Amino acid sequence: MSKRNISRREFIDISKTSIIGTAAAATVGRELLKGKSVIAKDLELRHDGIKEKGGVKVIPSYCDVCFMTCGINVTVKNGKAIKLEGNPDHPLSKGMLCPRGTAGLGQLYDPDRLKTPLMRTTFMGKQRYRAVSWDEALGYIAEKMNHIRKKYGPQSLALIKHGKAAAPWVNLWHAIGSATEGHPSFAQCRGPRDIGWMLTYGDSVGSPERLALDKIKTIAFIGGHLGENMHNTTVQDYTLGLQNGAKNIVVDPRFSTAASKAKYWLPIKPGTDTALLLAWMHVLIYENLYNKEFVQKYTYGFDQLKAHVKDMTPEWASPYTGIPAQSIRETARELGKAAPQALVYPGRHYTWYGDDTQRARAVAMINALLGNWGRDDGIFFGDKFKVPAYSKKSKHHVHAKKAFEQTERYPFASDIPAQDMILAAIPGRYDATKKEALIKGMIVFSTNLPYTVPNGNMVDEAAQHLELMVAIDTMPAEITGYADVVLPDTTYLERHDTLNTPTWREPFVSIRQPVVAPLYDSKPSWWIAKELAKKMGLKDAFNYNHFADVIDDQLKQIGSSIKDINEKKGVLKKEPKRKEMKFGTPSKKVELYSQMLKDAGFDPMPKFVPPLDAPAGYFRIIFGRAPQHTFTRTTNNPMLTKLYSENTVWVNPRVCQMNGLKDGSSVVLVNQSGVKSNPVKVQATERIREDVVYMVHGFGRKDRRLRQAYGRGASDNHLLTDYEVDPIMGGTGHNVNFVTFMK
Ligand SMILES: Nc1nc2c(c(=O)[nH]1)N[C@H]1C(S)=C(S)[C@@H](COP(=O)(O)OP(=O)(O)OC[C@H]3O[C@@H](n4cnc5c(=O)[nH]c(N)nc54)[C@H](O)[C@@H]3O)O[C@H]1N2
Ligand SMILES: Nc1nc2c(c(=O)[nH]1)N[C@H]1C(S)=C(S)[C@@H](COP(=O)(O)OP(=O)(O)OC[C@H]3O[C@@H](n4cnc5c(=O)[nH]c(N)nc54)[C@H](O)[C@@H]3O)O[C@H]1N2
Ligand code: SF4
Ligand SMILES: [Mo]
Repeated sequence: MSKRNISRREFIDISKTSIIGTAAAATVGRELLKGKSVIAKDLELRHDGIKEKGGVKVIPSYCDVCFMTCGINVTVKNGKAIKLEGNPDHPLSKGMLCPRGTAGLGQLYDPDRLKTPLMRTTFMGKQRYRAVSWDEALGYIAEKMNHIRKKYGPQSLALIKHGKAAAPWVNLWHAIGSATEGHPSFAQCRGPRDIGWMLTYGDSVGSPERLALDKIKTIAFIGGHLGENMHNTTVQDYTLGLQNGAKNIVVDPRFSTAASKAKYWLPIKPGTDTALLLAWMHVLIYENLYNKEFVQKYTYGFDQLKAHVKDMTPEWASPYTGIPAQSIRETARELGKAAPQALVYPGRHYTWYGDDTQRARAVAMINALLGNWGRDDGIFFGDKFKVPAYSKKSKHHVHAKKAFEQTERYPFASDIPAQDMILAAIPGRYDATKKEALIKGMIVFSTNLPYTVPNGNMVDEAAQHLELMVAIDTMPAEITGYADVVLPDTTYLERHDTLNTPTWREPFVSIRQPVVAPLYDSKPSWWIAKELAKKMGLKDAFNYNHFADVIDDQLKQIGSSIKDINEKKGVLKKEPKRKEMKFGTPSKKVELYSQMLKDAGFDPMPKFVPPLDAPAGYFRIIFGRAPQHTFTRTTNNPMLTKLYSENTVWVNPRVCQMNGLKDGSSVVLVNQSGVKSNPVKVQATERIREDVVYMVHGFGRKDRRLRQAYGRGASDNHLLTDYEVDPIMGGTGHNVNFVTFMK
């Protein structure tokens, strides 16, 4: 793809010298830029119902360091947040937080935060940022957006966002008439899982996942590395389950933390899980270990499934998976014996090999054979607080259009895959028949796309063609280096966000509210969206002056208020209503056989297709989490870098020996296309198979303004230049890349 060199957007990362001008300093004053909390009139904290004693307040809110939304209590003394703890009254944290949540103050007080709006400019022949006022930054964006909207249609403006704070941006998008919006947690994360379960049960397992890990007797994990994946509530329940004597089976090419707690570790050959799952179904059915009552009453297609897995014996699966047939049989029997208090863990990050929706189907189907759906000691139903929408609806709510309809390509995609929005900004890349790019302007909110979508170079390429590229972040994350305008959002500890009302054992509502006023010249997400709407001439798009009015109005409609919820320690609860066993599928049953998939040209029952083997001398690269970090969003948090400052590459000692690698030495990885990593330390360990290497995601940062993270460890994503798209829903299978060691 030829690039327009004259207007090429250079990646800007050059420490302090990259920011010129003092426009913002002039408008906001020196005190603000030093990081003082100053309360502006339109950003009052609204701590109604919170008592102050001797300058000290304890403010309830909910965490945003990942998406588990645990309840927190923050102690503030004379305007400074000094302590952050789990809220004991909150159903998701029950008084405890994971290390990342505990370190929230490190995010708030990170000296490397974005401090003022920035605009791209050319200075002495180099592209730089210029510090500007909010007025100038938003004025520029509004003008560009209105121009694009008029010239190419509102749908050519794309919003890629992540997290609760994005809600006002979705409102703005609807107000301008664009439905071109999506988030990476669909096609880069749990999309295939959710679609696989929807196709099977007409429902998904939710987020937070509705799993009684504290009560289930036997759990099989397919990947799903709890203990490293630190979803607090899930880990608390899983730990209780272990204390109660739960038997765990961990299927993972790596001896994960979960494997160290398990009765069985099955070090599977990567990409062959569907063979194992089919063989487990074979044993459950042909050894009569399945839950007959559940299957008879609630499932559709059992006879077809029985015929389908007839020859898929443990002996058939063994050579593919590398797991002895006896172990496959024994573990299937463990599950069958404990049913219905047995579970094959549904997982979360599911975008592995491109056939992921079918793997999710296989997992969902085994769980139906075990009969654990809708049980308090299985996959529980839970209940949800229904809170009405804000009563003063926007007058600008128009019928919004999409730049392209994702279901034309992936029939079961419920959301637009993030990678497709990026590709559609490059002429001819999403649709080769269209010379003109379908997307002309992009706002990226709270997602670090170059590290999040595979083949992150597509972000650079898209940036060369977009007429407008805006990044809204709290940190100088790599995505900001591609933007024309960078806007500093507040952190979650400085703003109100939407109410949290997930489906859980006991339905609840919790509130996110600022504990301190915005630092520097940052502004809350809702304020930015509202002011931008005004500048675009959409004055009535946001019928409120302060987001606290929105949540107060919503709470009042259910007989509460901000004051009331604060007096109730930040959480409203009620008794759950028991749901009936009902399935939203065409057959109104759990579909072991899916006519919907068949009609759309897909296998109605999962089949196993062996993955491609690594080229000689190469190893499959897989990745996961460290308990102390969330993707790239924490790798500059000084409180967390003290605990874990850089990632390593896990390599089996025999592979080390053959390649002359020493434990602790530095190595550069090279992938199948010759792309090289940053140097990264070798962790020689028996805890990994010989055909794979493993890294923790989120490291190898390249923006120098991230003083803690810059240059530490290597980026897994940098090496994931290939990906396999799931034809059912558009997920990007990441685990199809191979690396070798640079000699
Ligand atoms: N190679 C590889 N790719 C992956 C994964 C992987 O493990 N490896 N994981 C996948 C998964 S499971 C997921 S869910 C996605 C996650 O993808 P992302 O959500 O893109 O994850 P992060 O890298 O943490 O990027 C979040 C960005 O939001 C910024 N941010 C944090 N708080 C705020 C805030 O309050 N407001 C604003 N405006 N910005 C904020 C952070 O500074 C950071 O730049 O990535 C997926 N992609
Ligand atoms: N600390 C921390 N916790 C987090 C997050 C975080 O960033 N940090 N992010 C949260 C989010 S959004 C998500 S989606 C989840 C992700 O966490 P999970 O849903 O647990 O992610 P997985 O990809 O299932 O787990 C990675 C594990 O899968 C193994 N694996 C790799 N390939 C294969 C294979 O082919 N077969 C099998 N059986 N195993 C394989 C790896 O060795 C690794 O142990 O974590 C959540 N929790
Ligand atoms: S799991 Fe940890 S980071 Fe995620 S919301 Fe809970 S405390 Fe915060
Ligand atoms: Mo995720």
